[in-house]
Amino acid sequence: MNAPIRDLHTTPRSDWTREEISALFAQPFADLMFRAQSVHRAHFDANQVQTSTLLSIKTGGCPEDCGYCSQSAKNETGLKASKLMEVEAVLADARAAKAAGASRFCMGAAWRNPKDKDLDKVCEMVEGVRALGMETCVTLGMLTAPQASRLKQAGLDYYNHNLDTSPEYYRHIISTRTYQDRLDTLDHVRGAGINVCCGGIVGMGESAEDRIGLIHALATLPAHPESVPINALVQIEGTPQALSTPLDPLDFVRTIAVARITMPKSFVRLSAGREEMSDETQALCFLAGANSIFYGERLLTTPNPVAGKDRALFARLGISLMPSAHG
Ligand code: SAM
Ligand code: DTB
Ligand code: SF4
Repeated sequence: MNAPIRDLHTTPRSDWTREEISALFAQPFADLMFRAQSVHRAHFDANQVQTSTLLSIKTGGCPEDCGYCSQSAKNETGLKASKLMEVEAVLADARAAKAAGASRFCMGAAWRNPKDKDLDKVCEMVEGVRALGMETCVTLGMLTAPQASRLKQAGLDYYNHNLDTSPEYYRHIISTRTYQDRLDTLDHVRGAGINVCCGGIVGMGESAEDRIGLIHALATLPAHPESVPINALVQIEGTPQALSTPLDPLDFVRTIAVARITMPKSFVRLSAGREEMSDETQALCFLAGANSIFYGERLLTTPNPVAGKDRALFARLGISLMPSAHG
């Protein structure tokens, strides 16, 4: 017998309970996928995927101790640290990303928080990328409200700042900034009128309850993030997370489906971890309601499938690239 789909909440709501989210995760796979597809199709063209290209504009030497990250100065990963890139070099990369079909350009810096002087340069980058007709995103660590306003004035479309995991598991992953610090930055970004990009990482040895907790934390924010990146941990030698047991791919797909159902109008991004993922698992993620990817051969410091490989997969699946909102 097929379970009837009751209460197909296609209108976003921020009062999801842990019990409701837990019940979604526990559904038979086919029921969960059907519901996720139904919600997805209520708001999106199910055959279109948004593409963001990442660039690390300031790499390594970060004072934070995130247990998964190649860029923390506390982790001996052999990564070479470098200074903030020059604006022209960043714009050259953005032009190449646009030519390859990316609609958004995301610039990441390994900072705890940006200094005001650095922000001047980042604002120039944002203005330059925006002038190319691309959507802009940056991820620079914690932000004050005035810093968020400056980025907004420069034309920033999205700010990425992840909750990373559940409030309960968080202390096992990071000790140098609190969950509340993250929520405060998200408030400043939202307050400045910038779109919020906020998600997390799975496969860090967390329990199923922690994946429920992460989705619950995201889906009960005062407003849903416009973009929700779900990263599969990229294991990096020299980090405390290097040896965690990889997540069952079907549990990854379930996480995407539950994100889609609980945040019906948000873009759900199938984020880090695609290099290690089969085409079939990725196809299931798109069926589960993922409609965004990182596109281009690098994430920040690790490899991602080359653009041609993704275009070939999209052709096999009949997926087209979403144009830039500023195109
Ligand atoms: N330093 C800034 C910060 O953490 O706020 C911005 C850059 S940071 C690298 C952005 C996000 O990338 C992290 O919050 C985390 O969710 C994700 N990330 C970093 N390393 C990862 C890894 N090895 N696997 C999966 N996701 C990762
Ligand atoms: C996000 O959620 N994932 C991206 C982006 N936001 C900045 C970063 C993934 C990083 C993967 C590991 C690396 O390349 O260093
Ligand atoms: Fe620094 Fe960001 Fe890496 Fe944490 S995730 S160590 S804040 S670059």
